[in-house]
Parts: sequence; C-alpha cells; structure tokens
Amino acid sequence: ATLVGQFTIGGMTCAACVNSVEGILRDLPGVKRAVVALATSLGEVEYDPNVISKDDIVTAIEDAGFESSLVQ
Ligand code: 9UX
Repeated sequence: ATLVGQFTIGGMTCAACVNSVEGILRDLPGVKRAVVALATSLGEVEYDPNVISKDDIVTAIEDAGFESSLVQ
C-alpha cells in the first residue's frame, strides 16, 4: 500500500535546497516518490506506511536542517 503525504518545508532558499531535500526524501526506505516545490515550500511524498511514518519523514527533513510539518 502507498499513501501520499504533504509536508511544509521551511528554510529552502535556492534550487539546490530543493534538490537536496528531494534527494534526502528519495533515499529514505519506504519512500517511492518525492516532489518538492520552492515557491510553495511544500513537498509531496508517496510512501509505504508499513515502512516509514509521516513523523519519520518530518524528522528526516528536520535532521537535514530544514523546518517541516505535516499538512495532511
Ligand atoms: Mo542554496 Mo540551500 O546556495 O541549503 S543549497 S540555500
């Protein structure tokens, strides 16, 4: 099964930040797809909830030095 979560991502100021966050997300076990938008400070992540939780995803973003919260 897969779910799609939307996350706010704060602190991104350039396109390299976007690439960095997308790379971090895509490397997480259980993440199948990740798209991050600089203009809206939002990320959409498709993930397997049996492998990774929404909170794990928020924590991974924050560990990379950005702010994050769950949208839905
Ligand atoms: Mo751009 Mo982001 O020079 O952490 S990579 S600000």
